[in-house]
Amino acid sequence: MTLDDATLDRLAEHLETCQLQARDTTKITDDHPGMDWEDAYAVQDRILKRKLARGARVVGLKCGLTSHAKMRQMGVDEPVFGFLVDAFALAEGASVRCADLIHPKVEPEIAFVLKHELRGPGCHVGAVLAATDFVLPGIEVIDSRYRDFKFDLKSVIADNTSAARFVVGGHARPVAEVDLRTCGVVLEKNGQPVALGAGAAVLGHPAAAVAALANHLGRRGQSIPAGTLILSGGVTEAVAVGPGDHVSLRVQGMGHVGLRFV
Ligand code: OOG
Ligand code: MG
Repeated sequence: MTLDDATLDRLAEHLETCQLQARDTTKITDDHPGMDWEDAYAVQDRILKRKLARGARVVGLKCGLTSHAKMRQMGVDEPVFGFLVDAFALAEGASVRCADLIHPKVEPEIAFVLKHELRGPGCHVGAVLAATDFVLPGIEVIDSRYRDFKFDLKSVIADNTSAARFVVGGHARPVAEVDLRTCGVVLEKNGQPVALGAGAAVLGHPAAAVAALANHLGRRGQSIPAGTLILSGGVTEAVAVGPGDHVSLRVQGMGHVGLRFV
């Protein structure tokens, strides 16, 4: 840790206010070039604390920057982790108000729901599959609070990994019934396929992203409780959306889920 409590609180307040007011900002590492990973997650934790104090509930966790497409797009080389609260959750087919967001993008993801707790270190794909109740398609709407979506890893971690909205839906499948590596993912925008991939794009197997999350939390003395919903990270690059757009995600064997942007 390099930042003091007052600075961590101020950064959390600043980034959360940008989120709530849909205003962008410069990277926090511009002003705090020496901040470390712990500082970055400490800012994220304080954003969560602010939300919990106002009555928010955690409804899931997310992995980000878990595919090479995403790492390349954002110019970084390591996964990041964040939280999802009830205010981010959308119903299938819901309308997303772009006025509440800065510069939204959508990502095709595979969501996991656990039936057993996962605790790192040492968590691996096999442990994740054994602990998974079912998997289903999810669209994450990301909205970096940083100007032009330009950030480094510490800044994006502090900003709760650009989390803004998400929807899961389609057809939930027991994890033993699908090959998550070869399962095809097609993201359509206004009826046109705009991003295509297969599950293996996410760290070789999307369950590896969930294992990385368990190991990350294990280093901090935490686990992933049974029942948790986890977004395993964008399979492809994120796609920009605006008012009037409709997006639909199809995942092989798991149906589709969609959102409208107004
Ligand atoms: C960071 C969040 C990335 C994913 O699925 O890769 C993410 C960003 O690209 O703004 O959620
Ligand atoms: Mg994502």
